[in-house]
Amino acid sequence: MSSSPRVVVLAGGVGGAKFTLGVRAALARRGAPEATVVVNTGDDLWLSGVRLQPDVDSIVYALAGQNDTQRGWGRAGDTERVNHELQAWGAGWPWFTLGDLDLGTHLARTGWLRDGLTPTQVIGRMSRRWPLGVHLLPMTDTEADTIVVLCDGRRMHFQEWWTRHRAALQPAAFENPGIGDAAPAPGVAEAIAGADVVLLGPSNPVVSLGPILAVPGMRAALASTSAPVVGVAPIIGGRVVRGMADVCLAAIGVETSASAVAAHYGARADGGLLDAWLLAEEDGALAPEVAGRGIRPIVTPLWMTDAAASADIVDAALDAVGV
Ligand code: FO1
Repeated sequence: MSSSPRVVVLAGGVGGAKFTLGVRAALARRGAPEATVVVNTGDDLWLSGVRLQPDVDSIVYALAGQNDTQRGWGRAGDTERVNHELQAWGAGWPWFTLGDLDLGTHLARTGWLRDGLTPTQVIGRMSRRWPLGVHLLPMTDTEADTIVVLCDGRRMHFQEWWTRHRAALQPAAFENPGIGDAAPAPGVAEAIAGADVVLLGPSNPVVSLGPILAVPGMRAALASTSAPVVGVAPIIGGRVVRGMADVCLAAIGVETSASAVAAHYGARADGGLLDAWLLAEEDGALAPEVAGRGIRPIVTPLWMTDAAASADIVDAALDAVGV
């Protein structure tokens, strides 16, 4: 057992932020080095001339203690004066809220990108203002925004499908144009190679972890690391914990069950990703099924009610693989 494990986390936004708070707390308890957190950038978009990175911002705001805990996204105590003005101009999306403080982030980011900084360097700048207690990296520096292909053939940005239509339009597929030419952001593959454990957070397997895993080189990095790869089920008691992940799973033919999601990631021994899989106590009966798929099941409470509960989940994962 190492008291100072080098931990890499793959994470989406809102759930990823809750999980990352737990990672930071669990590693602080052990006196371990900061984790490297690789965040999905498939949710990113250009809107009203600014670059938004919703999942990056959800994690940054949560770790900085600046997040709106009620909504799960955006800044605490934000106002919407600029948003009203944008709407009066007919700019942006009427169903999409850009808070005033949040817009400050988007303007700063867009300015830095226009100055030639990469997304990795922009996140580095953000971490100077708010030391995050983790090393946050985007999955890639290449733009690869998620597009939803609907069953009726229409295509729309993921954020329109998610926030305007609340995932109610039947999706046929999710695509990330440009991802074929992408590479993991600088430091990502190196962190995975040097890790003692890699954690797949309880994020949406399709539109959060899906784009991360679709970056060329990412799966190879995970396959070749000597670190165990441990996933956390985003399903508790047969239901998605948050968001509309069940609609996304159905679109790719995966049942909303913790065992089916484990099968979707696959056993590392069979060319998949997972060595071990954290299952909620409510899904303990699925443990033999998961084990039968060649993945070690670990049954533990999975509700991330606060940072301490999330840290307990991380402890369970680290303890199970002896790091
Ligand atoms: N989610 C909404 O449901 N409605 C919004 O108007 C909205 C605005 C928004 C602005 C900035 C940002 O970073 C996130 C925002 N979100 C909003 C959350 C976001 O759409 C999704 O929850 C995530 O991308 C999914 O992880």
